[in-house]
Amino acid sequence: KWEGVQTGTGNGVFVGSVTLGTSQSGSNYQLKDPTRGNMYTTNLNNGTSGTGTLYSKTTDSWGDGTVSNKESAAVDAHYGVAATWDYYKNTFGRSGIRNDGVGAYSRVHYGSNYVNAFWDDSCFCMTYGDGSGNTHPLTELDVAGHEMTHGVTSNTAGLNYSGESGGLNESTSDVFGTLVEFYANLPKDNPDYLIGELIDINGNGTPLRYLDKPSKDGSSADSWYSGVGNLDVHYSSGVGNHFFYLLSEGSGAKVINGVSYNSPTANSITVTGIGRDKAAAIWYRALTTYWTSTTNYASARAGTLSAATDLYGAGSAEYNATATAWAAVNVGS
Ligand code: ASN
Ligand code: ZN
Ligand code: CA
Repeated sequence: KWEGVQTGTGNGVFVGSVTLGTSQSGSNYQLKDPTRGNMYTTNLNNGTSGTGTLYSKTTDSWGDGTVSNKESAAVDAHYGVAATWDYYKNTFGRSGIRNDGVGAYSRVHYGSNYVNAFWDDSCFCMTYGDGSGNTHPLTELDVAGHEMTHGVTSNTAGLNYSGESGGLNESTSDVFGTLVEFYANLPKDNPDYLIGELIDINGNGTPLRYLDKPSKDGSSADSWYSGVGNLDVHYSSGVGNHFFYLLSEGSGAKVINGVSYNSPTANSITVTGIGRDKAAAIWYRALTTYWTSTTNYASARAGTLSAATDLYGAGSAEYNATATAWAAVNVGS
């Protein structure tokens, strides 16, 4: 598993035992990480406004893995920002959400029975509810990567959060949330192409979303059709999520880290994957170089093809796979 240069120790609800970037202030330790833009984690203690109270105590050991210990969810959130920071830094050389070296902060224990998590540009922070019965915190690693990536999207392409650009915005968050999970490779959070597989948001153990076959959630689109932009952005994202899975792993049945996938395609197309790292590089370059606030799926395709040309050459295997994966979700050709 991945560990950065850190000092504290933590036991999160979902991350398990990890090391954490912390600070010392007088006789107190704080969940504040000077190695990652001074990002920090606060306790809203069931409130719904304000910055919250910085986690601070006299030992540098945090949480015990139980939900009832209010530090455990904070460990998840703090680790989530660290892993996402390191993923972007070590993969793309990006220093924080704005690439300016400044860390975003996290607030945990928002409200009561709040079954969501969200990014907010105005506070440059992300927030987590405690879920149903206040016993199912939303602090899973792919959710942290998802929310922080909303900040990255906001400060790069700026994809409008409605219509097809909104679906592409949501998909960008699911894709990089997943990539952060693979990067961290935690023993307690087996990397997969599912979103929210540990938070039991549906109450029956199923994940929130599926990248290999988005329609498995009952609402998301597997491929593009005229009008897909009228869906909620968390469902029109299916087109982008499915494209990313196909470009990475290819179509058909596959077992990855013990999880079975079976990715269908539109138009009877067979896709051979180019691997997660190359697919990520193409998506990131499109997001930061070619996509704009109004990019729809057709123009997303054009942007990724330009990115693939820049990175691997026109007519390269990677370029051709990108075109094929879009065709397999019924975009362009
Ligand atoms: N968790 C949701 C998201 O990040 C919150 C929202 O719908 N704004 O998309
Ligand atoms: Zn989102
Ligand atoms: Ca996952």
